[in-house]
Amino acid sequence: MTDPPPTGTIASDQITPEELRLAARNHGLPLEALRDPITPAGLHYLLIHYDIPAVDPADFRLDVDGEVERPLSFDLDALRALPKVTLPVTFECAGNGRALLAPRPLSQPWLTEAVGTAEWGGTPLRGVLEEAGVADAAPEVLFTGLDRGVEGGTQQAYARSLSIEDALESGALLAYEMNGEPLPPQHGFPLRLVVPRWYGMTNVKWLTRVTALAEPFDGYQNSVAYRLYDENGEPGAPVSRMLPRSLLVPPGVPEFLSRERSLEPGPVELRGRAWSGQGEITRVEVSVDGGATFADAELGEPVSEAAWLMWTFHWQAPEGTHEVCSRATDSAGNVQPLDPRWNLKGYVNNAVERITVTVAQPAQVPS
Ligand SMILES: Nc1nc2c(c(=O)[nH]1)N[C@H]1C(S)=C(S)[C@@H](COP(=O)(O)O)O[C@H]1N2
Ligand SMILES: [Mo]
Repeated sequence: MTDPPPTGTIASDQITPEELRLAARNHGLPLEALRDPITPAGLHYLLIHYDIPAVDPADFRLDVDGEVERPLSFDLDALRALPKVTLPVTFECAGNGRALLAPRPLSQPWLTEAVGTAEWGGTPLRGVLEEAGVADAAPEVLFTGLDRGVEGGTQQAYARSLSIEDALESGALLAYEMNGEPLPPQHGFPLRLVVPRWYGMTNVKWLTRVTALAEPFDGYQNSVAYRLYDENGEPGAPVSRMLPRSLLVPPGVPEFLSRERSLEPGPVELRGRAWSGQGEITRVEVSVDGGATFADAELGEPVSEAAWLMWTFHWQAPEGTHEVCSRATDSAGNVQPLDPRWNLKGYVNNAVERITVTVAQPAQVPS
């Protein structure tokens, strides 16, 4: 293990005030919570572009309009009266892994912790779109939240569109419950979109309007943000479904500042979670030598068709310092790369994580 810095050491690789402010608002999953199949609401990662809007549930409406035969407007009771589905869904922010890129794109500085799996309860979007009678000619459906802010120099409501096929076929929910409770304010109270298998930006919170569009949406969150490009002004490819990723439940105990792990020599069961939005997880491999060699882990059952699975790997841990990695493969043939692929906004960096583990007899520390 690198020598832990003494208390009072000054940081050198400076995080900017902008990143610190974002990181203090938007917390990640404490990685030990990867042990839980369903993430408790307070441990689920959080990403909020602007402010949490104040919503009086008595006044709340969801309007369904645009290119539809029958514009609809629902209050919360009317939404709750529609057919209900609950589904555990793994969410991951498209910016997960951003702070591991060099140079570091300026935004929310996630390492690997922007993930969580909640059980979302609500009514299928498809039923509501069918009830409204979406015109065949409408190529896209736009989802608009109540939160507003400035991005790219323009004031806007947070809004994202999906193609009509994805809106109808993705299994999307209009969700009013998280883990059996009304949505917490920070997760979109009283209503949000949940789109299984897509990166997190798709799951529009504080959802108040669903609009069938005659033309593709060219708003900021679809045409500038959430696209893969190396320079401003390039069109880039849109970010959509999650690439495979595997993360360890961090083994042993952490050092306070570095969070490097220590454990005793001998047999240890390494465990972790793996997921992909592009297909099923077909393989997880573990390396205890920094990615030089890998061996297969055992796969458990996915928590749902749209959620992570747990994998296990038996390791006879020898004394010394080791770099432990895990690598997921999905049924679409995607494999996590060993090294990140850079892009200007810092999206979809699913390179394998690297955890430094020191295996030694525990030092005698007064308790
Ligand atoms: N209205 C609204 N919806 C939003 C966002 C937002 O800022 N405003 N953030 C998006 C992003 S980038 C992510 S990753 C997910 C995070 O959902 P969570 O905070 O419930 O985990 O919400 C998405 N939905
Ligand atoms: Mo995100």
